[in-house]
Amino acid sequence: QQYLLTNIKDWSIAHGLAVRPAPSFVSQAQDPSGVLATTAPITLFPSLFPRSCFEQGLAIQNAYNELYSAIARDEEWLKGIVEELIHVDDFVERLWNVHLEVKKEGYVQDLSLGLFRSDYMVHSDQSSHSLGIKQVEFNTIASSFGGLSSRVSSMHRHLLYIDAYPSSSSSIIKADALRQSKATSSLALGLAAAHSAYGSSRTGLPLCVLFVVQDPERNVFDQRHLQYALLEESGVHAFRLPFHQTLSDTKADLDRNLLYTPPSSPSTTYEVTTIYFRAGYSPDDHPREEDWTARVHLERSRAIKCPSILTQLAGCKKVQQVLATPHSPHLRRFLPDETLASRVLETFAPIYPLDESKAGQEARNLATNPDSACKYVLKPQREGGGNNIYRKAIPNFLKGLPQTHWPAYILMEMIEPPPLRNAILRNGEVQRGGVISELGVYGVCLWRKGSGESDKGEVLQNWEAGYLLRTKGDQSEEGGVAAGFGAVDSCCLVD
Ligand code: GSH
Repeated sequence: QQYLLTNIKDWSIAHGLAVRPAPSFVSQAQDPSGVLATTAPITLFPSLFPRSCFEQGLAIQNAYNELYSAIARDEEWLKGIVEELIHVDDFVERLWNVHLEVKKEGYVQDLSLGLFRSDYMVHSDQSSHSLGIKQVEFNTIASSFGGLSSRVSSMHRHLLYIDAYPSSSSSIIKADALRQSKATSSLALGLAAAHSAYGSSRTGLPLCVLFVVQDPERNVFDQRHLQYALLEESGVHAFRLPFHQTLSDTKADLDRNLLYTPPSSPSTTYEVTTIYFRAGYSPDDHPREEDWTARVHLERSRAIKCPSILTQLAGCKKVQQVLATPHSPHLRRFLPDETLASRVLETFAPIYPLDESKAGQEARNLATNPDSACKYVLKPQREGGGNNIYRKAIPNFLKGLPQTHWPAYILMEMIEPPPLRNAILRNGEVQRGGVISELGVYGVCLWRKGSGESDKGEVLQNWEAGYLLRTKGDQSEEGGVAAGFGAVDSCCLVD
């Protein structure tokens, strides 16, 4: 095992399957500047995943891209959703206010980019004895780990073919069972598509993409892989800038072109074509009033946003709940194609509002009763992990919250996938045992927003962009890698 671990650790650093070390680890090392990378949380082996479920997730991604692009273009509909949340969720209210403020002046950019990720778990249907996927959530902002997902599949391939089974490289696992994720290239191509759709420079300055990031950020290499692929595969320059510096370090000219002078080349100013947010999804990113000023400053600029404020708001859990409501007309509004809509519908788990409606009252009964609550998860509108309340903790949590604030949450039936075994390497330690995996499918979508009733806009680019498998110990409810729970994994497909 020692040999295996040393090999994995070396391979991960050699290939950038890495994160910045946790601060506690750095202080132990005495010399913070010398410790730049450590192995990302990963599984030692690929996890088994049903091939039909994997194919189902990939095949449906274009429909999901279409759906969320249509929602983001439908301001009136989103307003209805937001209005139900505004009195109970300050963060949603502030995001909506950013939109209103820019709208007053008028938007100057009608293109939007989505780098989405739809997350699923395998669900076994007791009545039909069949396996299918159920959606955990749909991420519209900062969908992470695409860069590392491509590397972890290579690492697993390397171990299984070269190390573990040197003399029988192809007989143990069929070559196409270990599925390589194309997410790095495919997401970078999405950014390149937005960059080129922006058109030529209006200022005569060179063009660039700007990654707006958190500071400090441990998941730097995941972002770097996209940045480097963008340069190496499409010739597009990109820079990383912490969100809290965007107000001081970028300028909008009178035509609202966004200008940035990177400290690495102080004599060159760039015109920003695309702002890629890897920050801004959490209230913690906006501790000061000026962070909201920064948000307006970026949103009103001519740069294409990934995502726009309205696209970010489309990621509210309330939207997922409304779409998943049986017999609701909402899904059809955005996905008129009946076959596509029914395939999307198949992937929804039961989700209920916690409002005053009849369904809401029933859900309140389920959530406050400890016997029934243990089958559910309570979710606020946030993305980013670490925000949910699980099972037995729900009744007490709700007791501590004024009932007027309950509609800020949705109640979702837990998906209970079959547990598997694997070993997780996190912070230098290996944990073996039962695990649960979650499949994420990336999607790239570039669209033009319409100008009104007769022009609803159009999707210009739409593709499925690779996958991410994340695996957590079966004792943990939370699975987020960035939030400190899950590990990056790859699929070994089984028939
Ligand atoms: N700031 C980090 C980054 O840019 O990589 C984390 C961003 C983040 O938490 N993204 C969420 C995600 O994809 C969506 S908003 N999380 C996956 C995970 O942590 O497992």
